[in-house]
Amino acid sequence: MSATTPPAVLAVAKLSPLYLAHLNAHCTLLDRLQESDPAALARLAPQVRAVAASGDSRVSADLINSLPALEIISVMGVGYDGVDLAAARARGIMVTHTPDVLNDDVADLALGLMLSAARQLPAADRYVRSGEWAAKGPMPLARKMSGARLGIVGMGRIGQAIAQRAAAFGMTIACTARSAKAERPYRYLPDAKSLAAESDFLVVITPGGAGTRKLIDADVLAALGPNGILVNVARGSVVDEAALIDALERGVIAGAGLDVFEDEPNVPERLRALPQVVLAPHIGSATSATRQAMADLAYANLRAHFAGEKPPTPVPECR
Ligand code: 8YV
Repeated sequence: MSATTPPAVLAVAKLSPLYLAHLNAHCTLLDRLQESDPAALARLAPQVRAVAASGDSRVSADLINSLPALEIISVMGVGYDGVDLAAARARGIMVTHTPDVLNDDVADLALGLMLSAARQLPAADRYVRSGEWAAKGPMPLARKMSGARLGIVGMGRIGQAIAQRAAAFGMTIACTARSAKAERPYRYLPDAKSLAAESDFLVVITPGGAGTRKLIDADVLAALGPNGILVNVARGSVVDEAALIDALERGVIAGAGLDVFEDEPNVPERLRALPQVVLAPHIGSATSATRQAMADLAYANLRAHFAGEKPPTPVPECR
């Protein structure tokens, strides 16, 4: 950054050490001061030029408006549904994110959760470790994934990466998304319910936020049916979690693979008690290589902005 005064950056959440390393090296880092010392933040607010966040951080209108010198919010994550975009745009504040570098990892995990839920891999692992295999004999039969019907809710870059992988499993692929793009090679259905009705696996990978809140509700789950498996690698907000628990408990759907939850890191006890559900602690992009690439890109956005250049990956609304 500038050879003179390093810019003051407020980290609004517990950030990845890989992102913090860049911030510590090149900026004056104020780490979660809004939580630990709001009075100090109020004093320093006129100097804060950037906010650093992760994909699941909340950056509220109140926080944005309490920082009069704020120029840029750099999110280390593809999702930026936690940022109050209207408040940022009203002040001309740039918002950036880290798309593309995590596509492979999130798509890999989606396929992993599909296979894990269909073939009951966590239960199989427990069956061997606990000695049940030796005591009881073979495990109950699982269900086949290859050749099954996959419905993808959200056909952005990660949705397409999931489809490419699923094609190698010989799956029939259909999708729904905000718009039916002609260039898509996959069958398009107008909404999640009609897609669910024609799917064995329903994978959710649509952005979070007000437009998709509880998009997967009791009706969609009923349409997915008693042999259906739901996988969510998007945001917990996209699925009505109470309706999902109810559907799993009553056998309305067969199982689920979940990487995201409504109130992370709190996962309801009723969900944790269900053996037909595979749970992961929001690890979609959590490999060393990808998190490094995300941290580098999140910092590259800040560096470019402070050098007077256009940041490489602004969110679409700020392009
Ligand atoms: C991480 C994510 O939770 O990219 C996103 O939107 O949710 C995840 O990759 C996080 O942003 C890592 O900092």
